[in-house]
Parts: sequence; structure tokens; C-alpha cells
Amino acid sequence: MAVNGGNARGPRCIALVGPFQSGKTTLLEAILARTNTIQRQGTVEAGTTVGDASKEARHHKMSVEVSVATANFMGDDFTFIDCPGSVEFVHEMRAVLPAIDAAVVVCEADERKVAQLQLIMRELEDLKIPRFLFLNKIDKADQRVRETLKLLQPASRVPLLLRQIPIWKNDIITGFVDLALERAFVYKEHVPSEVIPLEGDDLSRGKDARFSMLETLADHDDELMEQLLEDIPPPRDKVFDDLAKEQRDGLICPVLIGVATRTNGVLRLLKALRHESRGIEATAKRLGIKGNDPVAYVLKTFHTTHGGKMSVARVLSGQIGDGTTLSSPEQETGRVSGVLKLVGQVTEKRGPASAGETVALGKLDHARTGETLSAGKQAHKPVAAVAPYAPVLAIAVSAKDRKDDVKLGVSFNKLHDEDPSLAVHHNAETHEVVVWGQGEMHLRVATERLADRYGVAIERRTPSVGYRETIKKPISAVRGRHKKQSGGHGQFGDVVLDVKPLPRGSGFAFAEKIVGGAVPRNYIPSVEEGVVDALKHGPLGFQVVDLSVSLVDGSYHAVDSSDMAFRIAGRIGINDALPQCNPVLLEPIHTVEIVCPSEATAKINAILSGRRGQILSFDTREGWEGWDMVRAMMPESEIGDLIIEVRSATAGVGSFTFKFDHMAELTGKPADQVVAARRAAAAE
Ligand SMILES: Nc1nc2c(ncn2[C@@H]2O[C@H](COP(=O)(O)OP(=O)(O)O)[C@@H](O)[C@H]2O)c(=O)[nH]1
Ligand SMILES: [Mg+2]
Repeated sequence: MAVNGGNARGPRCIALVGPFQSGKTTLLEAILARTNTIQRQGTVEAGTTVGDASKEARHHKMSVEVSVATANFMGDDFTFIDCPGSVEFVHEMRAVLPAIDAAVVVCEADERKVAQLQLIMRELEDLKIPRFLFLNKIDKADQRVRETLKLLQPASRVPLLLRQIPIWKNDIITGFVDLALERAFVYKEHVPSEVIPLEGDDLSRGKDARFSMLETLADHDDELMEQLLEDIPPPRDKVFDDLAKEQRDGLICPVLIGVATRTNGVLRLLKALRHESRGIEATAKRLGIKGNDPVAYVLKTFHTTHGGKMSVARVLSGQIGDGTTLSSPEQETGRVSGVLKLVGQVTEKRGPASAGETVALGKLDHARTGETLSAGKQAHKPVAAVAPYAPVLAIAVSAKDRKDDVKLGVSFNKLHDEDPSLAVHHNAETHEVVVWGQGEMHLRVATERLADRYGVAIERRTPSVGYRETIKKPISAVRGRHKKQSGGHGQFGDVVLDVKPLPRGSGFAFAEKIVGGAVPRNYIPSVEEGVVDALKHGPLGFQVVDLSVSLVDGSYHAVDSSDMAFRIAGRIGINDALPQCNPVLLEPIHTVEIVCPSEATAKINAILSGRRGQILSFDTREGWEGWDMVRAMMPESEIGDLIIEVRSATAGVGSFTFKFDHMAELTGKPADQVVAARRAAAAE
């Protein structure tokens, strides 16, 4: 075995990340098969993989949440976390990253996925997480690996360092040369590759490729640089040491190649992880863990039908077992009841977990994904803060059956617990329950889970836009008179109102200018209440804003006047006044900031113009080479499904944030349509 310069032993936690469909779930399956954790390697197509075991994942044939599996490889425990690659589920990955020792970035030779790869690489780089690139699907390769790396290099800030080169036979890759070992291997399906003599063309290509690997390593090792310059072959152990060190320090990103579906290249990958990836000591240091008190980081939360709530956590220091009481900085989160090893959805009870191990902890009712839990005298400070992505798409939902309303609320809380990027708001004005998420698929999966797991069928609609209306013309002395004579006691209220437009954003102001007690003081608040009632639904059907109403005169009756009568009079006055004040619709306008790769900027501008957007500026995105940021003003009604167009124009990587800016008049045909739709809805 090679000397590895302080090789970190012990349980490791490795995330499998990378663009959508690159083969992460398949690679996890291959790893589990290669380590004999499972008997047979399943496939995504047949729906037989350990990962993606949830009903929703199987149904859509894509990862919609993380899958966790622990395997033993040559005496070391490794927990692998298969992370979804789709942009709509990438928040699952972000919650996992802080706790891992290293990431295996799975990718393929596909130009359209470079932007996504870059997004993922950036996350890892920013968090200083060492990473390997696994170039998968080389059974389909139709270009040289060196060309592929040229394509992928812009996605990484550090050099992609090729560790293996393929051996080609009749345009098919049949094996590889390991550049560090200087050995050739031929792939065997589902069994380890076999050593073959390194000779001929492969030998000379291997020599060249090894030399460029060493050159890159020498950028951070002067001694190696001298040896190369003087043509002295560096000792093999030194090469391994450098590879390990520079990988752990994130100075390079080693590249391994393989075919996950055939388990090719998997053993090499596992060996690289075992020898070169850092362990819990280095990770605990990166996270600022001090002392030996029990500390754990929650990377995923599940609600299981039988086992209740499970918090998948990596123990960062100390030991956590059944009965350990854990706390977050905010509160006591519960007593651990059950420590489980996970292989996908298969769980196995086990003893206490020590530093480095990744396990599921049962019954921590108040623990949340992303939290740091501890059992010391003082709660440990959070080791990471995972900022949620801004939501980009919303739907309004209601239970199909009204009696499920309460269940809907409770079920949503559970879903939110499992997936904090799912946000639920209750719009008091429209009485809508609005669910915000990361995209159409994300929201669809959420509603499927509601139906499948909690038995709540829902109806979904496009959420209402926050339209308002206002007036353009003042009117004076409008009378509102309510008089009713029935049997004994009558009702009488009489008011005279002045109504005036106010500047945009002023809201509503009420004043009274009563002289000589024309309306007794005690009834004036009721008049105002009546006015406020009437303003809730103006002549166009929306809340009326930016106006002032003054009570200027009126009359009363000693016996028949009452609070209610004056309230009704106020309402009648406003209902009469407003149609004469030239009412006009107001729509909310937001400032939108869109980020996208520069080659898509022209398309984004066109999308914005097509949606009544007004472009304010466009600029290069700070700190993001090859990206732009476009700022625009845009009506809320056009933002609803904007993300769908933005993603399709940017190979999935474009995104945006928005913030309310002001209300603006909407006139003409678009306004007529809004008013007509409102009338139709009201008539239902
Ligand atoms: N040809 C080929 N196909 C692969 C390989 N690895 C995965 N696939 C296929 O690629 C598709 C996506 O795989 P999956 O593991 O779900 O990708 P993920 O989205 O990264 O988890 C599936 O159809 C796999 O069978 C490979 O090495 N070669
Ligand atoms: Mg997957």
C-alpha cells in the first residue's frame, strides 16, 4: 500500500453530486454492489436501485430527495449520500454539503451540462470541500477524454487533473491506464478490472499524460518541479502524497473515469476515496468543532410511516446513542430513540454512533435539517448556515374536501420539515393557501406526497395577483342615506362625503369636518367603518387604495339613528361616489434580478420584453465569470411562470429573485381582462 501522508482512517461521509442524469444514483448502486452491501446491482430503468426508492422518485425516474447508504470498504465505513442533480431539488444537496469529507462530482461529456456543473462546483469551492470528478458514461464516449476535460474545465476554478486515461479498441473504451500507478487495466463487467501489460501506444500515451499530471502537481510542490526539470523520475510514494495532499487542500480536482452501469472504474474511485479523502478530524476542524462533547449536524429529515421522524445526522464529535438528549442553539430537540444504519430505505438498529459516522437518529421531534445539535452543557454554535434558495414558483392550493383543511395544514408542516425549501403562506386577503417552491416538478412532487402519504387530495390554481384599484378624479358632497321604517324602531343615518385621490402608496385616509353636530361624534367611527367596508371591493372588484374620504355633513334622528345605520350610510356613500371618480386598476410591479450565463442574456432580454418587462440594467455578475445579471421592472402577473422560460433559455441554470417595488396603473385590454375575470369569479 502507498504511504499517504497522515491517511485519515475511520468512517467517511461522501456526497455524490453532479448535474441531472449524469449517473449518481447508478453510481451509488454500483458502489453498493462492489462493496457487497447489496447482492445485485439494480437499475434506474427497472426501478430497482437502493437510491430513489420513494414512490415519487420511482414514478418520475429521477432523484427528488437525497438517498443515504452506508457501506464498508476494506475495513472502513463510508456513508454515501446520493444528491439530486435537478435544479429544482438541488437544495437537498446544499443541506448535505457542510457535513461531508469529500464530494464525488459525477458528470458526463455533455456540453449542455457544463453550466450546471459549474454551479455545483462553486458550492463545493465556496465551502472548501475537496472533490473528485467521476467522468461517467465513457462507454458512450465519442471524443478523447482530454477534449472532454477542455470542455469541462471552465466549470472548475482549480485544475481538473486527469488520473486515468482510457484504452481504446475499435473506437470503444476497453480499459484504462492508471497514471499514478503506471499500470494498465482492462474493464470487466460487474467485476474488478484486470491488470494487463502496459505497452505500445498505451505506454507512450500514458507517459505523456502522466507527465502533464505531474506538471500540474508540481505547481504546488517545488521539489517535484525540480525533479521534473532535471528529468529525475519522482518516487511513486511522493506522487501519491502530492495527489492526496493537493486533493485534500482543494488545489486540484482529480478526474477518474468509468461506467457506473457496468461497475467499471468504481474500485479505483473507492480506493482513491479511501486513500486520499480526508476524514472526520479535518472536517471537524473545518467546521470549527472544539472539544469532545457530542455534536452532530442534521443533513436530512424524513417522516416514516412506522418509525416516525428520523433525522439523518453526521456525528462530528463525541458519541451519540439511545437516550442522548440533544439541543439546538434554540431549544431542546429531543431524546434520541433509536440509532439506525441506513442503506436507502432499509434500516438496521445499531449501537451508539461515534465521531465520523452518519446515522439516522429517531424521535428528535424538534430537530430541523441544517441544524447543529449537541449534548454539552452549552449548545454548540451552528457549524453551517444553509441559506434557502429564494422560491420561484407558486401555486394556490385547497383541499378537495373541505373537511381535510386541518389535515392539509398538518401535512404541509411535515412536508416542510422534510423539505424546508417548500414555503407555505396563508394570504389573508384572498384566503388562499399559497405554496412556494423551486419549480413545477418540485411542487408536483409535494402535492403527490400530500395525496399518497397523508391522503389529502388537493386542487391547485394559479395564485391571485395582488391587484388594487384607485380613483383618478375627486368628487364632493356625495350623499349616503340609509332610512328604513318598519314597525316600531326605524333606522336612520345620513352622511355627506368628499372623496379625493391621494398619491401612489398613500393608502387610505379618513377625516371629518362636521360642524354643529350634524352627525353626532359617537357615530363618526361607524361612518369610517362603513367606508372601510365599501373600499374592500371597489367598482372594479378590488381593494381601493390611495384616496382620502372626508365626512363633511349629514343628519341624524334622535330615536332611529344607530351605529349600524351610520355604518350602512357610509357604505352607501362610497358605493355611490367611486364609480363617478374614474376608477382605475393598479397592478403590482416588482424589480426582478435574473442571473444567467452570458450566452443566454440576449434570450433573457427578449423574454423580459415579451412579458411587459422594462429592463433597468444589465451587467456582468460579480464574481461569476461568464455570467450576467439583468435587472428589470416587471408586473407580478408576468412573474408567475417566468422561471419556466428562464430555465429553458439557460439549460436550467438561470434563476431570479424579485421584490415588490410599486403599484402601477393598468389600463386598456389587459385591465379589461382582469376585471372580467374577477367578475366571473365573483359570480360563481
Ligand atoms: N451508458 C451509460 N448510461 C448510464 C451510465 N450511468 C448511468 N447511466 C444511465 O443514465 C441515466 C441516469 O442515471 P441516474 O443514475 O438516474 O442519474 P442521476 O440523475 O445522476 O442520478 C439512467 O438511464 C442510467 O441508466 C453509464 O455509465 N453509461
Ligand atoms: Mg439520481
